[in-house]
Amino acid sequence: MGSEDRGFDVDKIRADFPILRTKMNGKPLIYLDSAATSQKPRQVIGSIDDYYKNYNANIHRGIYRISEKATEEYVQSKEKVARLINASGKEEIIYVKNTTEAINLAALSWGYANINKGDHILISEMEHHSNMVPWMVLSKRKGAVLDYISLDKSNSKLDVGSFEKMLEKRPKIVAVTHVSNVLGTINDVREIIKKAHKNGAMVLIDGAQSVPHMKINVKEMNPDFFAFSAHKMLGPTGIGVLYAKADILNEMEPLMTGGDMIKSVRYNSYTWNDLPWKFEAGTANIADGIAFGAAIDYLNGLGMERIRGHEKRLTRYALERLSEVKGVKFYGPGIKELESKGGVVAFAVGNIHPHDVAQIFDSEGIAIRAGHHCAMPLVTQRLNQAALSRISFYIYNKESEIDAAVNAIEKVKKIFKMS
Ligand code: C6P
Repeated sequence: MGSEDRGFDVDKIRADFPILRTKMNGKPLIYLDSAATSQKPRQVIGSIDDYYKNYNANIHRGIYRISEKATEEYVQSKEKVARLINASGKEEIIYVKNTTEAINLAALSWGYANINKGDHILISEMEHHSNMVPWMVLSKRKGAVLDYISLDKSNSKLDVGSFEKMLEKRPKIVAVTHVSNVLGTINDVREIIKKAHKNGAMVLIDGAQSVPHMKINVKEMNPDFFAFSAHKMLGPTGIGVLYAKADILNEMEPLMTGGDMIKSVRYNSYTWNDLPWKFEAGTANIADGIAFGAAIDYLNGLGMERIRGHEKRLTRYALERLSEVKGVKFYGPGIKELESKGGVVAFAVGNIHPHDVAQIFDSEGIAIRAGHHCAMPLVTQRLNQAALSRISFYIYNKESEIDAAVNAIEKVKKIFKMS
């Protein structure tokens, strides 16, 4: 596998991640749950440490050196985000807590102003709760209709016919995930956006599982809103992004008001601050914002295309190995569809409960996720499973860790006397 990209030196990368030298249950940690949150390199941890030790000060306020430095670093991190996704500039990068907050901001601000009784909102059956519940709540409160793009017969991709049929209802907004956190499906969002725009709909893309793993170009993709979280892309928790085109953000009302988001206040009037600050009331999450910039530097150092290549190789290997194990069923696009599958493999081991599977993995030092993956309608209604086990990959994973996962499945089968 390594021979396909000798420059992608996983051992060198691993040396930057202190947690990968730790043990879990006495065994070397094998982390296969990066879709939940990624691990952090020393450069990101060091950036937080550096801020608090050397220039901790509030931003946009102090006329003194350390405050100016904090402001510069914070602003620079937004510029790095803008460059990473090819936005026009930092004006289009709103910092929020995570993907969930980003989608809620779009739904509560743009949605409340623009969705009315009888309007249609279109999402898909494979959405994470973060890109489902805000639209459910909005449609309930506004008397709008929430429609779903269904999955195709294979239960691994969106059904194009269903999408086109739903577009005939002229939805005001289409909100879909770029990459499914359960199936790993990479949706053809460019095509979805093109068709939605042609039908007069706005489009929000949930990029939580795509931005960390592939090159994103919002100018080419052309979404109106794009949401993602720093913590899934080597950055800290507590910081995420709502990207939107500047003209849309200029039209939108902020949800939170107070300090830092105003230009001027008089006893009986106020004016909003310029973008992006209009949407960021109160003292920002400064340390984590700055460290997000360090995470982006790290990813850029590797190259997003190479990261995708590495994960594609791991996914191929995982699907090959898992398909050799009797009684294992995996979900989402298969080995022949690697172009449309990210580094996420959800699977079932016979009828053994995924919580039991995850517990046995845990005893082997292997961290995986088991449950409905915050996509309960997809897992329980569409796939008809109470829960699923899931392995997911990132830059620091290697083939031998997939071998360990396969061995752990064999152990599960042995314990549960499954042939
Ligand atoms: N999925 C997983 O284990 P937050 O929690 O706001 O950073 O991200 C929410 C979110 C939104 N969309 C998708 C497609 C996601 O995968 C996630 C987070 C994690 O699958 C935690 S539930």
